[in-house]
Parts: sequence; C-alpha cells; structure tokens
Amino acid sequence: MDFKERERFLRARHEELLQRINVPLEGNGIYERYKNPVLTADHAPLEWRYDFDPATNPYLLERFGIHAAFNAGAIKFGGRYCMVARVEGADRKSFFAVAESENGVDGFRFRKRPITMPEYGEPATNVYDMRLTAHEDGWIYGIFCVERKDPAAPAGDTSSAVAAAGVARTKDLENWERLPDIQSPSHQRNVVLHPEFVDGKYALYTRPQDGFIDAGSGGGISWALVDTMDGAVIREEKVINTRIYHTIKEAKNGEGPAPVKTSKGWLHLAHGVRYCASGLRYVLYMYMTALDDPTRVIAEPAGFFMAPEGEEYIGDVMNVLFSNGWIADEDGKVFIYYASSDTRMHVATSSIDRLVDYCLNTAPDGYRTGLTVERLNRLIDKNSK
Ligand code: M1P
Repeated sequence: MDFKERERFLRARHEELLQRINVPLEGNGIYERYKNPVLTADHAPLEWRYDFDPATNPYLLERFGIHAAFNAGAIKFGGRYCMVARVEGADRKSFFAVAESENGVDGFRFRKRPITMPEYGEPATNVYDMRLTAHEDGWIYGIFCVERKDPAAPAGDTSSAVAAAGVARTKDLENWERLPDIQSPSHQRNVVLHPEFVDGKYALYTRPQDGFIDAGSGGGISWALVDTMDGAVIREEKVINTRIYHTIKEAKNGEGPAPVKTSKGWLHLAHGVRYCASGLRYVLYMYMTALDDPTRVIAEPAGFFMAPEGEEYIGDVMNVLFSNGWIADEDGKVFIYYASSDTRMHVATSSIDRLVDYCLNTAPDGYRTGLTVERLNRLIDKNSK
C-alpha cells in the first residue's frame, strides 16, 4: 500500500472499531456482560500513534506504541459516560486519558489529548488506577497510585518501588489541580474518597500494605478520616473488610470505585486476590455498609461477583478482573466498568435494585466446605417443595 492507501485503510479500520455496536449477553440475572470490550488500545486516536506527514514518515510507521487501556475511573459528566482510563504505552508507562460515550456501552472515543497531570514532589515514574469521586464539597477528585523507585533500594535492585496515593481535583475532567500526595505510614495503592463528609471530615477507603506488592500485615480495606484533601495525612486506619484465609480475598483486598448510596445502605464493589499455581487471581466482589455508619458491613455475598471469562483471562497480566469505575444513573441503571487482565475495558450493566437484592439475599461465606454444602442443600430443598 502506498502512503495514501495505508492512511485510508488505517482510518477506516479505526472508525469501524469506534462505531461498533455493543450488545448485552444474557447471564446470571445479577448483571449483563457485553459482547465487545468498550475501550482498548486500538481505540487510541491515530494521531497519538502515527506521524501523518509523508515527508517525515514515508512508510507511515507507528511512532508511538499504545499497549493497553484499562483500570478506568468512571463518572457521568455533562450527560455523557466518561472513563478516565489508564492508558499504557509500549514503554510501560501509563498515563490518564478521558474517553466518553453517549450511551455508556459503546461509541467510546478518547478526547483529543491525554490528561497532562501536574507533578507533585519527586516526579512520578508511573501513575495509574484513578478513582473518581464527585464529592459533596463540589469538586471531582481523582485519587490514583503514584509509583516511584524506592530510594532505599540497594544497587542492582531495579524493581523495588514505593506506592503513594496521588490526589488531583477538577471541575471539568480537563483541567486538574494537583494536591499533595496523601501522607501515610505505609504503601498505599488503592485509596478511594467517600463522596460525603463523615463527622465533618473527608473519609478515605485505604489499603495499607507493608510492601509495594505484598500486603504483609496489611489487613484489607481500611478507613481513615482526614481534615483536608489539600495535604491529607492518614494518622489512624481501621480495617473494615479484612483479608481471610481460603477466600477470594486471602492475599489482597482493595476497594474498587467510590461506593454508591442506596436506600438500604452503601453499595461497594471491590477486588479480592488469591494465590494460585499460576500466580495471583483477581476477582470482583461486592459488599454493603450501613447508611449511618459506612464502616459497618451489613452484607457480603459469598465469593466473587465477577471473575474472568473467555478472553478476559488473557492479557498482559493474566487472570485479572479489576474495577475502579462505575456509574449509577438517576433511573437506577448501573454501568460497571471493569478491566480484564490489565489490557482492556469492558462494561456490565445492572440496576441498584438487583445489586442490593444480590447483596442482601445471597448467603454469606461460611468459611468451610461443610457450611457451603449446607447452604447449597437449603436452596435445593426450597426448589424441591
Ligand atoms: O496486575 C493486577 C493489578 O495489580 C495491582 O493491583 P493491586 O494493588 O490490588 O495488587 C495494580 O497494579 C493494578 O493496576 C493491576 O490491575
């Protein structure tokens, strides 16, 4: 193909992908998965990847590799479904970029440019996994992981890193004001801002870890109150949802997106990680906390809510589902944006009523096989009447 033919081909193929219609798949009744991923590396604008000047790029080669688009925060803004995706270049660095759609299930297009996130302190080696919260103080906050090389790493150690929670706020998803990273006694990679003040303070879901990868003595999803987001300091954390032996959350347990308020309690989506022969397995699970005390767990169905299926197993980091974004519409419809295997974004749809029913009416974990069989027999008995 000559330059012009190739350009036409690239643009037609890209447009075809962007205009691809998505369709729901019938499933377990709790939610519907969709046929196609909603955002992939291939959705990145061609202007991010190619130099379209025949004088400087006569073969029309790709000049900037985009490798993945995943772990997106999500928010409804200006009537549009917006994701702030973690876009990863071929150089392994990730950055944030807004992609928006009219209906939330297809037609996602990236804005013209990625977010240029202002730095705070020592420039970050990497940033990722933004959780968006429209806080009652009027700002939209983005809290994300900021990764830097561990300054204490001995010579030759090229993997030790330090994870901190970065904070930025915006009114338009376009202009971001960077605030100081959250000060915490431990590594923090999964910090989420609760949408309301609690006792006049900002409330954070945290996940203290002893190391960059290992939870160590870190108990799971924790809770901390801070006076301000402009220089937040975590002094005390209380574990509200712990890691438990031989469960889907034995290795790590982290909050997903900011919880959704319902008349029956706060709905939470989280990820649990367990050990297995192939490494770590990341699944999504749900729990609810009390309206008058968001730290008190009132329901938690046994096991996972969603686990990888089909092509979702495959990607840069296999066997991973991760969600840090969902949108609850005024009419009660819920759009769950989840990433598979650190590679691409998908959507599943449900409703507040169905998710609350799932949480309140699915039996909790008994933590041993005998109780699992009892639980199963109760259902069979009911269906045998
Ligand atoms: O590779 C799976 C996930 O690993 C990390 O998540 P966590 O801190 O819960 O272990 C993050 O790097 C996340 O982005 C990634 O999806």
